[in-house]
Amino acid sequence: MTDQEKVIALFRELGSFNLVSHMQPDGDSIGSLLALGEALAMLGKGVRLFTPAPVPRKYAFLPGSENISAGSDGWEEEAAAVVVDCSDLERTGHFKEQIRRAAVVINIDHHVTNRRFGTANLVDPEAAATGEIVFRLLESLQLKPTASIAECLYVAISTDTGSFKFENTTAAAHRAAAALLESQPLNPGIISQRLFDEHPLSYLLLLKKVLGTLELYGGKRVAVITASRDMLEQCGAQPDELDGIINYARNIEGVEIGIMFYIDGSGEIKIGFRSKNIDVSALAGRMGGGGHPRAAGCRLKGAYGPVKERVIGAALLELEGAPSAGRVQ
Ligand SMILES: [Mn+2]
Repeated sequence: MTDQEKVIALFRELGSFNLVSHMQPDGDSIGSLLALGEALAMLGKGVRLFTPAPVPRKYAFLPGSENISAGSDGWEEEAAAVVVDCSDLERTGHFKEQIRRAAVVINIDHHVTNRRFGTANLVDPEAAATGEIVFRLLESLQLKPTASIAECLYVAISTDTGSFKFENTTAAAHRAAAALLESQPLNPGIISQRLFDEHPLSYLLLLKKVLGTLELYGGKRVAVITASRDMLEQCGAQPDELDGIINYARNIEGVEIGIMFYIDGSGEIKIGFRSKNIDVSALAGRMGGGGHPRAAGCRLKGAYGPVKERVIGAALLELEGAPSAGRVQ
């Protein structure tokens, strides 16, 4: 029996499911949760939907998102737990203990680091999104996507591929998206405007302030921007609105490393690194942090001035060693 067959057998056999996705809910976790929940309901199953934090405003347009609960009310102790888009149980936050108590745990995910914590594990690191795995499950269950399922899965796949731009964008991801577009009259233009183009005014005001701090070093190969909690307050922005602003620094033509300092008032300064070719995880690692080769970070104690000087110094050293050692094709 394949992993997918095991999961399908459990879906057919059991009557009731608590579905959970991860902290800091994103388009893939919410879209997969809603689509799978609706599919199980179509099979006549009892379904309850949970995320460890409320659904962000950006995803509130997804049909059924109002039925997702951030608290444990409604959790059915006798039901099987279905964990979606989580590499380990820590990612389920305060639902962790309830999931551990469940007799059956079904783990559906695409992270290469997945710990296979379930009774049944359907883990495919080749899948661009968990939504792609859910799409295949529905095909095997011979369930035709409804309009809401098609929209949720399209959002899941398009967010995890960065609107079909990231390296994980495969032919299979495109095929799943194409099948969803064929199955129902979706409007990809409206969906991508909502997901990628539209922002709250607070974000634009914050972006303007943060980009106002732009400085260039090392022959314009290192771009540095700085944000602070004061700036967030002045703009009425939430900390998650800082996500992605660092990419503006990295994306400048000729720049190799983008750095963002965030002074959050905790006494520690958060530092993010983004690069085009250089391994910034090594750079962050030398300062007690870590991450991926092109996206990493660390936190340093101290005043902004000396911390900034140290970090920029380290980045310039990394850059000097780059042509032979650090550059990856
Ligand atoms: Mn995902």
